[in-house]
Amino acid sequence: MKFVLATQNPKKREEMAAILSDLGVEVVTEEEVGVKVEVEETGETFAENAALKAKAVMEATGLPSIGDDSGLCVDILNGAPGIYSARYGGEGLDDAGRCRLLLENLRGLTDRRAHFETVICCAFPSGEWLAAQGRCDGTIAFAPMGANGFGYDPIFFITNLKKTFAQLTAEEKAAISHRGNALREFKEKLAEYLAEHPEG
Ligand code: ITT
Repeated sequence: MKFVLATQNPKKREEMAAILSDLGVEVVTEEEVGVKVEVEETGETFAENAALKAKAVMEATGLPSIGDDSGLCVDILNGAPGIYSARYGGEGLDDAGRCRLLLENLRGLTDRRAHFETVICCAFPSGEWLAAQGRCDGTIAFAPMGANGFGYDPIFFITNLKKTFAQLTAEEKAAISHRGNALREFKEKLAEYLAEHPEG
């Protein structure tokens, strides 16, 4: 069965295709099926935004479509930046600028607990849905460390590994990350769905 991943990011497609390959599913990007759907992320939760993306792409393509939404939630900031993680501090900031801003907003605070969260949603043309969620707990470091990954990885510290996400290899990160956990749950649910719907 062919699934469209609601993203412009080819790296996300590769990651998902690799994990789902042994289910015999094909994951293609919007570009590969000739659509570019602008989805306004107006939801108030990761789940709502993931569902909005999946539904919009499913309606544009007529194919089962997968949307995801992720972000970093800091306890003492009441869950910020949360669903606004990609645009924390406004359009002018890059990843390093957003990390600096977050460190600045936590300056002098010792409670640095935080988690990353991902929700993956799949919308089928039949009206059926699948959803999976993943989380990874950690703390916000006092300074950036490491050069791998993207986004807030240099300041997201995993206590028992004594490393930030940016100090892990891609494989080490995927084994514990919010996205890895969500993808593994999604894969289980998709395998069950495919067993129940052998005709697609
Ligand atoms: P698309 O919606 O186009 O797929 P995006 O960048 O918005 O891409 P996400 O919804 O997955 O992707 O993540 C939103 C933001 O949360 C992202 O821009 C990062 O700032 C942050 N983020 C999510 N996952 C992350 C991770 O594994 N490491 C570091 N930062 C992450």
